[in-house]
Amino acid sequence: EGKTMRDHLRFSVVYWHTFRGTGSDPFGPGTAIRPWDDGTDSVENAVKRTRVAFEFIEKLGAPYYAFHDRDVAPEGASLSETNKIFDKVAAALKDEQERTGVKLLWGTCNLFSNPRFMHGAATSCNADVFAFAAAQTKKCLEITKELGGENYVFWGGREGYQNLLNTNMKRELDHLAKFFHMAVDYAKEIGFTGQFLIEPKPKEPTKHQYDFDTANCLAFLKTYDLDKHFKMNLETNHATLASHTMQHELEYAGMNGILGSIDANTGDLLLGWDTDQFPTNYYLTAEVMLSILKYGGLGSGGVNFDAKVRRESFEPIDLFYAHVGGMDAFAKGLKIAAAIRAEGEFDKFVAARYSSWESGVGAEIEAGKHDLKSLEKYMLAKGEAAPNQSGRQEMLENLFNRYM
Ligand code: GLO
Ligand code: NI
Ligand code: NI
Ligand code: NI
Repeated sequence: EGKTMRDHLRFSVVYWHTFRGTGSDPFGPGTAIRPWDDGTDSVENAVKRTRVAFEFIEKLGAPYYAFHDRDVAPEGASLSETNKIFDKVAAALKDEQERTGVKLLWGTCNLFSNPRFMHGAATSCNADVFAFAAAQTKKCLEITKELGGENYVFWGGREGYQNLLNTNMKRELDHLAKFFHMAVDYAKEIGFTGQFLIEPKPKEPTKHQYDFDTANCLAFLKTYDLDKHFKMNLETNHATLASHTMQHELEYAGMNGILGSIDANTGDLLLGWDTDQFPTNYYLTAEVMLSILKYGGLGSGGVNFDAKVRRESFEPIDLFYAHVGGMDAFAKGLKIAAAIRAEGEFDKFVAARYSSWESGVGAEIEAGKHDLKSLEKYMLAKGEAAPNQSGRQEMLENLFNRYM
């Protein structure tokens, strides 16, 4: 397809965990050591921080970064002040992008941290909150365009519910669709051509998040006539929270033409929440790259490390080790996946399992030449009590090991 290995490794550093993460958890405050940062939420510090952030990304050699509006720029006392602050920090980001050549993979809005969003943003029961979220999204779309963002992400944040007894689900979903249509229209109006991405997650912070998984998002997008405008930003830890594997999510998106980008991390089955750990498992990265290669790459998407170092080991240097480990794991996974595809062993298994569809009745069914009556006739003529099973399950994991 004319793509090089590097085209599949468009690594991206996240502003929120890497430069704003504090190491806090529900049981304790931050433990992060950040000698370069005065720790305040002042505009000056936000501007100064952009230099350190880009030096980090530059040293790492990652081509991209991603942010929420509120990671890069603090909120002011009013919407108009907030917008002015954002403009100021965005100018600094633009300078840094030009200085380093690091590009913006995507921008997004934080529509979940401020207490005003406690009941959701686009799905809030309060119309003013919806309006505020709309205004915030308008501004963030403008800045993302200004910074040359190649995508724009919508992760639901608090778009979901805690209790159906006080929730009008239909109304909230209608509102969410309205919100997305407004964003699509405004992007068109200002000429933002980046890809819109939805990042599904089944729970956390709400009990039930509306953007549950790829299949659920696809149904939502089709229901509300939005499916031409959105692809998926898939995150490993969100897939496992939905009791899927990441590969399941990638396949479901890929076969439906909505595979957009990935938030690369890994979860912890014992902890059971979105722990955002750096991926180090070659089996995982190889499986991820297998699906990505199968569907021709991520296009405008990238491998975005939505991951953080643990609070127990928070030394600045750990930020480098963690990213280097993740990048190595993906490079190795890509090599493994490319070797598997070149050899075609698994493809042979798949072809053998479905061989009965290549000719005879299978091919006729696929060509639309049958109905229930004709198939009954076919079976009666064959005189079989039950068809013979075909398709052996091989020791696929063992075969996979050969490539490690
Ligand atoms: C939370 C998500 C979050 C998103 C980001 C983009 O679980 O992974 O980090 O990736 O907010 O909106
Ligand atoms: Ni994410
Ligand atoms: Ni997440
Ligand atoms: Ni995350």
